[in-house]
Amino acid sequence: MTRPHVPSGEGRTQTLERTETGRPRLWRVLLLNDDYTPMDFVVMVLERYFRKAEQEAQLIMLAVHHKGQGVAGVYTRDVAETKVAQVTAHARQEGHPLRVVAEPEGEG
Ligand code: TYC
Repeated sequence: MTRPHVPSGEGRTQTLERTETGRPRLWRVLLLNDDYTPMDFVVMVLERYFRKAEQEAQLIMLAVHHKGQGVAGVYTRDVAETKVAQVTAHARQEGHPLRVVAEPEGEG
């Protein structure tokens, strides 16, 4: 847990005391299905941004298409949020409504 350490005496500065193991929580990047984004674009996204081989990219894309959502990759929070921003920007630039979100592992 992280909790504020309130210093005794006059000082008003607070420091954070860490008692964690130091292993960061991981975040899932999810692709959400829609009716308009081309299948080929989703496969390209999985290859380029999530480093999937073509066959695995096809399988993930089809799973999202049929089930509504699927995991593109698992990363630390900052990497996951960067991928969400990059993929969303690329999709909008091409005029596709593709939705990509990040959520901490242990949810959903
Ligand atoms: N459902 C889309 C289609 O039929 C394909 C698609 C797959 C879109 C995955 C988004 O995350 C997605 N063209």
